[in-house]
Amino acid sequence: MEAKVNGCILRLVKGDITKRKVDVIVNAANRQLLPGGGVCGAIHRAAGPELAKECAEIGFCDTGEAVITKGYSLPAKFVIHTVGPVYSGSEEDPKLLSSCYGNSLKLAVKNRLDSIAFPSISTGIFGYPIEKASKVALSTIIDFLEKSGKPSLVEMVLFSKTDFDVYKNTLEDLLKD
Ligand code: AR6
Repeated sequence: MEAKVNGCILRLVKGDITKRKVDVIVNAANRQLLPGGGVCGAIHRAAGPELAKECAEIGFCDTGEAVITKGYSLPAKFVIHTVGPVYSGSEEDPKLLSSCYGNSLKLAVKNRLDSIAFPSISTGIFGYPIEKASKVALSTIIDFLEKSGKPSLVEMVLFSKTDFDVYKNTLEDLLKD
């Protein structure tokens, strides 16, 4: 599914983010920037051991912030590592999750990267309910595109059909407003 926002494409894809041929993919990282499980483990496996070395040199990324590395053996040229909140039910959760998307988009534009793919940050090991997370993710991306008119392609890559359907329903609702 695809929507046009301020001349940019916002696309929902069901699949594996490590296979996306975009300028930059986003990693749902941890604050120590260590190769973990989930999508983070998959990205590190596909990129090769040099990714963990560059992450170790950076050393730390706070929740809601984002850092950039090269993509090594990935089809994507770069990886932006952002750390989502561990879901707690507090009012900080959506603010921090929104910062992950906003700061990653800012960093992509700053580095002149014009296509970016996100996973569904925080909705695996970090326990963020996916319906709530999909509203934060998509509304933050739409706001950013409306304000900046770039990057020209933003993908949300969902790993399961169920996750894809949640994002699809949320996007359809947001586009009605
Ligand atoms: N492509 C796209 N999405 C994927 C892939 C993939 N290859 N693999 C998993 N997902 P998670 P979090 C989905 O747990 O909740 C790590 O250990 C998955 O189905 O990867 O932010 C980090 O190092 C889910 O919907 O990230 C951190 O310690 C989504 O990606 C912690 O887990 C995010 O799930 C981060 O937890």
